[in-house]
Amino acid sequence: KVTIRINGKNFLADSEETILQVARNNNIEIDTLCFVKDCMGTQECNVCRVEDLNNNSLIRACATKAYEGLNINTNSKLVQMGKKKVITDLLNNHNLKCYTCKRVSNCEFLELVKKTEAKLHKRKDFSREEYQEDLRSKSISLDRSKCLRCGRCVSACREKSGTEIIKFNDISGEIFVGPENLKCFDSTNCLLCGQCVAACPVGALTEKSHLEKVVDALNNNEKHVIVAMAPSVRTALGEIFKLEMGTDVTGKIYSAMREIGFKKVFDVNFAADITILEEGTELIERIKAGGPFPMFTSCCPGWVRYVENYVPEAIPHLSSAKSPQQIFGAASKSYYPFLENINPEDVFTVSVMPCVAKKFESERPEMENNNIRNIDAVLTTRELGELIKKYGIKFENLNDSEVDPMMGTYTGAGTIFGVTGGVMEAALRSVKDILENNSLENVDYKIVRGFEGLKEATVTIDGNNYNVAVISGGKTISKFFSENMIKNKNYHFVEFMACPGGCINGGGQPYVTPMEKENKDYKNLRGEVLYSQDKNSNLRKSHKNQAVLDMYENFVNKEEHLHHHLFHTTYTNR
Ligand code: HC1
Ligand code: SF4
Ligand code: SF4
Repeated sequence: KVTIRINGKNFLADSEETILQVARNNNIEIDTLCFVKDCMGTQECNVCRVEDLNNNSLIRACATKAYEGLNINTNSKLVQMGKKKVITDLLNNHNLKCYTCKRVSNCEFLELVKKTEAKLHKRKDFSREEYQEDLRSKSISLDRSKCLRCGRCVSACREKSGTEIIKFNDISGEIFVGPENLKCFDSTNCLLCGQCVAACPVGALTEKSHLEKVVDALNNNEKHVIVAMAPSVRTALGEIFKLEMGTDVTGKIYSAMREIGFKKVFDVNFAADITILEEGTELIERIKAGGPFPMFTSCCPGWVRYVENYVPEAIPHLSSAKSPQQIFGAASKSYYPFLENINPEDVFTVSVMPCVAKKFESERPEMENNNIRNIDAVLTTRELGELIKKYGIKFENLNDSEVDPMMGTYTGAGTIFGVTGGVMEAALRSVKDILENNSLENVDYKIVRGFEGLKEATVTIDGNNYNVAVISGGKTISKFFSENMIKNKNYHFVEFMACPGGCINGGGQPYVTPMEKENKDYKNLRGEVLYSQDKNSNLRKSHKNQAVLDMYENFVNKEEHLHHHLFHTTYTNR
């Protein structure tokens, strides 16, 4: 341990810790643009420089380790002047168009511009082709004229997705971030998980917007516009409206959706319960037939892209069940028109997702039935926040309301899909009951909960042992294949999610600031909301969802193979 002095106070520190870590541990804020917990950027943005009072010089807080006698000031005149110069340089290279920027209310750079009172001196010429906004991807937009070259996306992609798709590219002497040769994300091996988007401090990397499509549909009297949100939206949207992290805003979201004018407010959790029935049946068939094992979940489109792009030989392991988003979409264009006696072509289905890959998934050519798209538009949690603001709704003051039950009723099992391990737990609850012909009281599988990248368990079903695993984060997915766990481990069923921690930490969720990442256990706070909804729910098993059972009885089971036609899909070997 060493003693260092920060702003006149002594602190005990580990000599392995950087000045920045010591400061953050003690709640002293040091501005930085490139450094975020778990994904260090370039370590070269120079914003975090502090004054070394022993030498009257500026040193980088993120790159200097603590040592005995170090005496620094984080806000001296020298620090302020140095920071202003750095921000001015960045400002001269930044295409300042805050009035149309999605990040205007939470831009880390704009905060620093205000704080340092930096002024734009000479606007850069942004006419080069590389500076035109890249809107080719179905999931991710990239405006390089706003990029600060801080490297947070590069590092997030490496550390979280494990793919190293996004890089610094030197093109005729200038540095541009993006996939190699600035290819479209979709035509690379990118997972489209959006962890790079979540790491960007400015509006350079954002989701591909579907807001306009949704507003146009809402304004079109001929369209019957309906909406449903994913499990993990309800645990995070409140953050945009300054509610405590970990506030359950399910009822407020339903109210906001009605005020916006959606004809019906449904829930993707309803479809998560259907996924369990379809995927569970597939697992039961494999169990009865003695394989092939392991079976893989298929509800995360980032994970599905991983399999298709990197390990196509593993495609047969994927469950053929569509994701809850797509199952919901398929039901919205078949069962729902049947119930309402309307033309399926008049229905416009919007899903709200914590995810940017879901946009790509909704546009996959196979995601339609009878030439009608399953899902018409996908909003991220952040975009729903924007939409609520656009309609002038005071979200924090809304009362709770209820979901429209026919395609909205859900069980606790459907809710926990949004956190790593949830799909596995939901599946085990139903598969065990069905195979043992029982209604078991103990439904908690705590062994598959928690945020480690790889979790393993052995469960006994009808007298036999089955090995299951739960994997989240692209980096752990790569490890699974590089260590050949598909063969070396005797797994029967494996859940995969591309984002570390699952959808609660998806690339479309509200931004978490670097300081919050340091001080709040945000994944846990978000996950707890889902687990407590599940715990307090009187129905905790997907196969007990009466609205789902009604759908099968009155519609799906009336036609042979209809469930397969609507709710299953195939994958591509690219
Ligand atoms: Fe997910 Fe899923 S849990 S994939 O993370 O299976 O996006 O929340 O909606 O489809 O249900 C996402 C979340 C989501 C699907 C479900
Ligand atoms: Fe990397 Fe994911 Fe971003 Fe693709 S979407 S560049 S895999 S972080
Ligand atoms: Fe999307 Fe969830 Fe998969 Fe992340 S884990 S890519 S949020 S579906």
